[in-house]
Amino acid sequence: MERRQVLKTAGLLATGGITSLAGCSSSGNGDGGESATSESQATSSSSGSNTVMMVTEGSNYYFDPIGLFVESGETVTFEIQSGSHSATAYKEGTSSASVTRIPNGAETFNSEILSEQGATYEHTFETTGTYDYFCIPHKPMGMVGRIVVGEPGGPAEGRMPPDGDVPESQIIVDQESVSYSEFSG
Ligand SMILES: [Cu+2]
Repeated sequence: MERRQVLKTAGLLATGGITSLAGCSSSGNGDGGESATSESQATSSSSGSNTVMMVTEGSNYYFDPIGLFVESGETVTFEIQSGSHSATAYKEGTSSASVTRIPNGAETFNSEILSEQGATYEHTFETTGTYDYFCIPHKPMGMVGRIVVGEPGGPAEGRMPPDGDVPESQIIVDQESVSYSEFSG
């Protein structure tokens, strides 16, 4: 019960923009007090509902869920499950993006390449619409994902990303989360 509470608190903290993972691996779990919540951050972040895992599995490279719905103002955490990946918006001028597939006026995002298991990157989505994004090293292998904020819209609608397929936005809205295994069949 106490553990549950700690995890819940950590989840709330995760939406507040904690970025320092360095050095908080295994200390301070003794008293279960407030000081323990930040220490447990590194291992409990995948319990958040708005978390997208970045995965290498054999010769498959993917985001999971590959489709996610959030409301405006919500934060999404991208987390390394295995391998080295990035979460990078399709926005011309952002890294190797060749096209823009986020809403007009929306803030771009780019985690750069993360390599450590459990490493996270957070982005808060304010502007309503459809956001497609990719992984810098695995874009040629089709590692792409989609997030719908509030309701579908913007230049991502109407055709698939140039490097791979993502779920249709309406399916993402209806299901709120579309797993990679479900999508890839
Ligand atoms: Cu990747």
